[in-house]
Formats: sequence, structure tokens, C-alpha cells
Amino acid sequence: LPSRTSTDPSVQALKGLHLYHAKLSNSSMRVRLLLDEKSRAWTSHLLDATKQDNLSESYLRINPTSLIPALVHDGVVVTETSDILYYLEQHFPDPQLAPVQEGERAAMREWVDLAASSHTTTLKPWQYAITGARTKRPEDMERYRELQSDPDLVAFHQRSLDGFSDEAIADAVERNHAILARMEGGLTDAPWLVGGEYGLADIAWFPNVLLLDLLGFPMSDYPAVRRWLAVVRSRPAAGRAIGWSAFRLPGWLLRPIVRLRKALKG
Ligand SMILES: N[C@@H](CCC(=O)N[C@@H](CS)C(=O)NCC(=O)O)C(=O)O
Repeated sequence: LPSRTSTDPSVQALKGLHLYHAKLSNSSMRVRLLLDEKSRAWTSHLLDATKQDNLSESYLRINPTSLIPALVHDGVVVTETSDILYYLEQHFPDPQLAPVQEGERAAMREWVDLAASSHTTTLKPWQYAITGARTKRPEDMERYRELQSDPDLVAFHQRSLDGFSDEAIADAVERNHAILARMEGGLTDAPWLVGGEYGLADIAWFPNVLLLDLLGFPMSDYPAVRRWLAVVRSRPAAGRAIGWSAFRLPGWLLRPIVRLRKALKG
């Protein structure tokens, strides 16, 4: 698993589980949910990307890509949400949330990896476009360009400032529908995304589907997905992982959402 011992003595010295995370980040929600399902105690380091906390020297020493979240476990750093989920499952196997049967393990990995690979093209552009959310100000972009080696992320944040084109939004809508339709296919005859048990695939997808639903994405064609969403949402761990207080949204974020909800209803 891609984890590394930090070269920074202050990071090396961190004992136990430390999570660097953000309130409304779907990636952070997955990790919080898994930690809670495993009843692990962890130390919270809350970052606010709108304040560029993730571009601070101290965070870049933990995660040079600047992305949130990052996990530090006894001085070992794990980044990339899917790798963090796999790491936690491997190190804290109780309760077991990965299937044992080989075919089911492959299916689980496919769902978890899809959550990672679809992030910048699917949920994120739609969410940012319809809420008008952005984490960068124009004056942050120069620094971000210097720090961020992933050109897709730089382009994404530039688009969040310039405005997403109609084509980009339509593309994201289509991609979200494709994934929801695939989920619907599986969940019509089964309670969980993989096999007979709740597990990592459900945990990886719950935050995305929840955010789509909360932001008014048209979900009426997906009754089985909605049923699954309600069941996962009712888990005590899910309520805590989402952190509903974060949804007392600031006006700038709430207004476009209300407009969008009206537009979709009308
Ligand atoms: N591939 C990364 C993506 C993580 C990611 O994009 N996180 C967002 C928050 S959901 C972030 O770091 N945003 C920072 C920013 O906007 O500068 C992962 O799976 O961990």
C-alpha cells in the first residue's frame, strides 16, 4: 500500500490516528465514516480549503499534492482517499468491511477506485457549477499553479473561477447519471453495492450520492439507490461522519442551491 514514513520529525512524532480533513469534503466524509464504523479514536486536524489551509507549508509537508484528506498513523502518512480506506481496512480489520470472496473483492475495489477516478469529472464539476462554490480566489491561482503538479486540478479550479461551460456541466450530469444507473442495476436486487454485506464500496459512494441528493440532482429514476441512501444515512456512524452542522450553509452557498431546487421543481 502506498504509505510512507514522514521525513518530518513533527509528523513522525504523531502517535495514533490523525486525520487532516475538511467538513464538506466528500473525500473526508468517506474516511470519517470508515473510522467511525471501526470505532477508532482519532485526532482531528480540520482544514478549510477556502482559507488555503491545504496550501500551508506544514500541510504540504504531509501531503505534497495539497489534497484533502491525509491520514497519519504513528508517523506513517497515507494520502489518496481510496488508499486511506484500504489502509484502515488492512490495519483495523474489525469489523471487517471488505469482502473475502475474490470476485467480490475485485468488485469492491472497482467501486472504490471509481469513486477516486471519477472525482474531478463527475460529482465535483456538477457540485461546484450549481452551487457556485470555489475554494480558490483569483489571487490564489498563481501560487496554486506553482504547487499543483496535476494539470487537471489546476484547470478545474480555474474553471470554478471562470464559470463552467454548458458542455462541461452537461458532461458531468451525464457521468453522474451513468454511475447512478449502474448502481441502480445492482441495488435493485441486492441491499448493498457488493455482496450481501455493507462495506467499503458503500462507504466510498455514500457521500457522493448524499451530496447529489441534497443538492437536488434528479434522482427519481433511481428508487433502489434512494432506498440504499436512506438505509446508509440512518446509520449512526453516517450521521456523525457527515457532520450535519457543516450544512448550516453560508448564504453564498445556500442561495444558488435554493434557486436550483426551484428550477428543477418548476
Ligand atoms: N484524489 C484525491 C482527491 C481529493 C480531493 O480532491 N479533495 C478535495 C476536497 S473533496 C481537495 O483537496 N480540495 C482542495 C482544494 O480545493 O484546494 C483523493 O481521493 O483523496
